[in-house]
Amino acid sequence: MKNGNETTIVDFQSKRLQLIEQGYCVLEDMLGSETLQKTRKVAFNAVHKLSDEQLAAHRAPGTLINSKAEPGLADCIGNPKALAALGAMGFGSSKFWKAVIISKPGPSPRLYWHQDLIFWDDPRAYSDSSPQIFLMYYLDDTSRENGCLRVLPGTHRQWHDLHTLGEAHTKEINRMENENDPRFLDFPDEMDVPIKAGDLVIGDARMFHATHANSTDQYRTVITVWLFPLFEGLQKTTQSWVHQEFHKDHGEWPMDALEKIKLLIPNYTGTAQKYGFNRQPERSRFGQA
Ligand SMILES: O=C(O)CCC(=O)C(=O)O
Repeated sequence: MKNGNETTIVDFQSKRLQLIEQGYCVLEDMLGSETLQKTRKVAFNAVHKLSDEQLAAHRAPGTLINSKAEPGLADCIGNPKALAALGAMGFGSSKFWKAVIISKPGPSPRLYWHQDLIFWDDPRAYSDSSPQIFLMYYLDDTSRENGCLRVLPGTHRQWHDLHTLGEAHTKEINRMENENDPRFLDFPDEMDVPIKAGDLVIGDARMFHATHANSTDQYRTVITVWLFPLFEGLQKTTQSWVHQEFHKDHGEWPMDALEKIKLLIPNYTGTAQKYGFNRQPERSRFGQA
């Protein structure tokens, strides 16, 4: 909706409901042109340092470059407009784990169907209040031709056959060793999410998602930012894990970069130990409030 001055008025309540019920929503025009240009440069430089072997290791997803060595991503990660939107949607007090530069070379194959929640042991994993969400900032316009996102709405709250087909991001599936793996197939009810550069997809980490192949000759790049909303409501071991992982990788970022993401920095001061994460849900727990 636009007001008289052509400013977009976003109905955050509807976006909240869409995220809770379907597992994702799109917010238009969230990265201003300056941050978009800057983030494109950071991504371009990082991607063009990779060897052919590194690219082959991530044939299906595209590059998976951790934000650890990329403080230039701080403007995108700490984007105040997105943080305000999350607050208005009821997903404030989010804390940051890491961002990933995912650039699909042109041409490159599909990304397999997967879900990304790493804390299925957290009691919130089976509730409306997802422990983990992604912010996907696409740096290019996306379409079926260049590998736009695909989603299976509702799968964040339901058992699905895909839950039995293996974990995401293992070496084998990233290299696409078995091109006939069923996770590369089409599934009933899947939807394309084509968007414009600078738009933002907010998604529930539990929802199954994938991409189309990039059949162009141009890279298609997204910055995925992993956040843990309503952080202090997560179980202590989850908080401890996010705190330690964030500080391990980003603790040495320059001060000006840390300043840009300061609202997102986890600060768990308790004594709970972090433990290994759990990517596999229990079928019998779906349907619990
Ligand atoms: O490359 C994309 O569009 C999707 C990336 C993705 O699935 C992820 O970051 O988990």
